[in-house]
Amino acid sequence: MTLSTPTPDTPRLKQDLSNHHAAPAGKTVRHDWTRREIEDLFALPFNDLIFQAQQVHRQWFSPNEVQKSTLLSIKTGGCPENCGYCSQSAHFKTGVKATKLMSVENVAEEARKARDAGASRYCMGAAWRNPHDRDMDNLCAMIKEVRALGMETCMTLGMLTGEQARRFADAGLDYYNHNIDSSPEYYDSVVTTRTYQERLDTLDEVREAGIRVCCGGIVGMGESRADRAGMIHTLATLPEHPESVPVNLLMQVDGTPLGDRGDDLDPFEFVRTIAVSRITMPASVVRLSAGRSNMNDEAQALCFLAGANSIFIGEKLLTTENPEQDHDNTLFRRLGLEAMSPA
Ligand code: SAM
Ligand code: DTB
Ligand code: SF4
Repeated sequence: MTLSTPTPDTPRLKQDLSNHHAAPAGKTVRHDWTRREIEDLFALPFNDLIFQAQQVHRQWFSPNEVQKSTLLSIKTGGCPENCGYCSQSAHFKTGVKATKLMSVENVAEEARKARDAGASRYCMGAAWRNPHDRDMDNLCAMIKEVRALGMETCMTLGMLTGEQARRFADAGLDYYNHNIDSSPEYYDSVVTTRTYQERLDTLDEVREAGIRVCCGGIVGMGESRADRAGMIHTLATLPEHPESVPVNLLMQVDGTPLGDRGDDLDPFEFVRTIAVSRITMPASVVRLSAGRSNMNDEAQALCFLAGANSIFIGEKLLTTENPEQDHDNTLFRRLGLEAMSPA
């Protein structure tokens, strides 16, 4: 059995607050989860699952703190990949207009607004299969500008080579987001222009360069519960768990193969996916990511109870909508939640 303790730079673990870097007494991070164990967690009575998730959450994190990130699309649309959920793929007619890469100045200006609205991490996304070398200088300059504003930085730009990852690390990039999206079996029915293994290879390069990993997936794409368990199994058996695990609820975009699916996921199944992520990856920040604008406050509160401790704030994700800032502020007040500061 492979056991490990969290690294000292794992963000805002409960033990970090008291300057201890060991796992909480008697608690370990497991990397040897079987798919059967994960499926068994999904099958627990709802109350038992949420109770277990909340217990784990309290052992590792401060229970009322939620990390806030803001997203910016620094290059929108026209993407050569065919991810079946995505508004930005050039393969589908979605009405999203392709743009050029934003200037460093404009990115810094938007980042300042996000910081003033309470974001502690700024996540910059581009609709690329991978970054071109000609853009690397500007991308590194964006990282430096955002860091100078006192925020953590995250980028999501598609596949990376080892050299690109090292350049981003040198520029000070804190996190790189690259999702596995679904189980190995279901993945091929959603994307065919990039393999599951290629995604795992990029995650290896990011890890190798010393950048923290943000990796999760999407639920509500018509996958089975076994696929949701398979996705979590891939993440929870990585040699190191992603420090950040975004769980996205599909935003159905007209014109994409997964638009207008007509059979929405049961919200309790979404909450279960959060709870199982929390239990299997106890030291990771689990993000209630895309899809909040289609959830009521009660469902979001259940996600926090199940161990979600990060969200995107700001009225837009990349191309789709997110709850209004005032609404989120009110929700935080009603639930007594506080913003987590950078690690
Ligand atoms: N092009 C880069 C890539 O795919 O790696 C970065 C941007 S891409 C939009 C980042 C992630 O957002 C995807 O991997 C996917 O998990 C998520 N995503 C994209 N469209 C979505 C949608 N309609 N609903 C939910 N999540 C979505
Ligand atoms: C992630 O897992 N979710 C974010 C972020 N990583 C880049 C993206 C959500 C995108 C939702 C669809 C859109 O706005 O286009
Ligand atoms: Fe391109 Fe990323 Fe959208 Fe896939 S998810 S089509 S790679 S922007």
